[in-house]
Amino acid sequence: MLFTDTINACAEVAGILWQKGWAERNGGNLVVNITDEIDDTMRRLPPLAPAVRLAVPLPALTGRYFYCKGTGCRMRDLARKPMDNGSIIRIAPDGASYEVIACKPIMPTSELPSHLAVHHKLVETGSDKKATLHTHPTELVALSHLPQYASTDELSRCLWDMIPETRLFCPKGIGVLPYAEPGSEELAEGTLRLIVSHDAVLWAKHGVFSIGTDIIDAFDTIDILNKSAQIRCSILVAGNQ
Ligand code: 2HA
Ligand code: ZN
Repeated sequence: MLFTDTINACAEVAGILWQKGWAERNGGNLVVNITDEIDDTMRRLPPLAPAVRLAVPLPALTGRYFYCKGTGCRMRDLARKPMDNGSIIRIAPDGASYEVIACKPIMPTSELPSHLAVHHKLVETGSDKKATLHTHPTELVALSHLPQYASTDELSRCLWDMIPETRLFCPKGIGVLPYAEPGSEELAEGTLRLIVSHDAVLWAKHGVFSIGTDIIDAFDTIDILNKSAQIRCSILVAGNQ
């Protein structure tokens, strides 16, 4: 994929998330591995801000580049101006810190620990998946408040039973992670543990995290899972079990 296509796709998905009501205020974030898409001019760019240490070193990401939504930035603004509401970071040669190199000194999303932990695993395992996405899909979050859907098995089975697409496109189901503090290493560790064997991870009472070959692919997974959740909620509202 070309760098401009990747950025346009991020802007497109950000607009859809806002339209769907899944991205209130600065809710949600996205990170795309763009290492294969950038040219030598970009590689030579100096840092725009002091290097930031990573809580956990990520040696497999040494010298990799990522486009990240900016912390505190709105998806609806990123949809119109992706380089004013996100930035490009480079992981240092020792894999223990990162620098923002373009286009503005915008610091990356508060959920960077979860995104980078998953990207580390994807690179380590030679995966073709380049994008990670976190958003707040209303009905999936609603179901996570119900005790009967607090487990991975119960929730995945429920979602598969709603429409055939869910089993077809999300055969590994959705892993359910109990509530953890947003932006925490605990959330990152749990996400990493579950994403390797599921299509997406539900952060209970918060949102969903998914991976994809590109950001559209990562969005489609959450869109299908939430369609099932919408149908389940409609059934519950109609007074049926
Ligand atoms: O970036 O959604 O989980 C804002 C959030 C934190
Ligand atoms: Zn969130």
